[in-house]
Amino acid sequence: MGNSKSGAVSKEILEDLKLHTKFTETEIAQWYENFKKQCPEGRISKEEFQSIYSRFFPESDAQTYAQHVFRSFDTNADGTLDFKEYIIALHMTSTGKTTSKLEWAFSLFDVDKNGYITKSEVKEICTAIFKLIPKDELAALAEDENTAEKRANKLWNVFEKGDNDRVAEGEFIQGVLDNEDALRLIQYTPAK
Ligand SMILES: [Ca+2]
Ligand SMILES: [Ca+2]
Repeated sequence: MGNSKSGAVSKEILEDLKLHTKFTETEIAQWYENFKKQCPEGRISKEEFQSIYSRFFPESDAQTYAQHVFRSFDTNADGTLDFKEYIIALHMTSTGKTTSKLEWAFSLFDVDKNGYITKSEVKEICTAIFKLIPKDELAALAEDENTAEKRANKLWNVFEKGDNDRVAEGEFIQGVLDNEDALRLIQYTPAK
């Protein structure tokens, strides 16, 4: 980050982002301008991220989920999001193909970053997802997925594993692609 003082995004990062995302040079430059405006120091801390994230969920508690999302975006695990991590995350979660979205979902569920998902990690993320869901929407959930525990069990069953087994990235992606409920269960999409 030698040129953090300059107003434009560095050539190195620009090339890298053009390679790894579908964004154009103009789009990346625009995002960078916005990013610099919101974070003049060029990095987002976990607390800032949580407070930005929470604004999108005024009726529920987004703190826990935001912490997990932050962890999954912070690929070098230094406790802050730099512009590159921010843009790659944006790409994977919004405009990315299903596979890149699922790769990201895997990293969200792999809480301890060991390359495998366990049933307790699935429970942990489902619990965080549940805090995101506003009360009136909770009441409308199907009987077999209306608690974090039930949702976690339903999702875990997709992978046809024992309670003490673990799921690798490829198995996770394939499992979600092969099961029409799974894509809905791994995320919360606001109803509106
Ligand atoms: Ca980082
Ligand atoms: Ca893990």
